[in-house]
Amino acid sequence: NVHRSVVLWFTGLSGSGKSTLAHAVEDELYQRSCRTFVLDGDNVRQGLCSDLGFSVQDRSENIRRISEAAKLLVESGVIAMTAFISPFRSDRQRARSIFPHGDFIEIFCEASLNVCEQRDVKGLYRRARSGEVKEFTGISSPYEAPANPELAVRTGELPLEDCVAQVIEYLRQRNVF
Ligand code: GGZ
Repeated sequence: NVHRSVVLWFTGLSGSGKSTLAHAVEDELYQRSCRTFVLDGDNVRQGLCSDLGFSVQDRSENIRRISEAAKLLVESGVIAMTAFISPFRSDRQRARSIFPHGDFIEIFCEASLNVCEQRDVKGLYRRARSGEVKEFTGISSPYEAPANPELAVRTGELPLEDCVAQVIEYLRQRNVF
């Protein structure tokens, strides 16, 4: 194997760029002959977690299932990347706890609520403000920012290529590849 298998756990607000960053990192890792897989809302909330909504309990269960799926991917030898809000510290902590020490790399996609709300790619912030969408993270449901992430990337301010470079540099330092 040309690389270690680890999980890159991206966390951040809706619209902070988690999925975009994960896929861009995946492209870079592919160039370096790494095998990767990205779990995100597109391939998980439609299937494995299609019975779950956005209550505190459902989000916890969502994160629990995703962490177990990521663990299987890691055991199969790939670099697993997860791109979910994962707003609760306790859920991220529980996810971390099922991986061998050092294999869980928490990456905080740091973008202010203001920036995410300005972008509002899917119009969800507007619908959350009007009350049409309930329990929306950052508006009517909490986001607990990581206190000690392995890496914090200022996705709200930096160009994507700088964010990608920061992640790649971190992985190189940690001898992931
Ligand atoms: C937060 C919501 C909600 C509510 C729908 N709160 O920008 P998006 O659209 O593509 O990303 C958001 C996604 C969040 O799902 P996660 O599985 O990442 O959440 S969690 O980790 O908390 O379980 C958003 C959309 O789903 N979405 N309703 N109420 N995001």
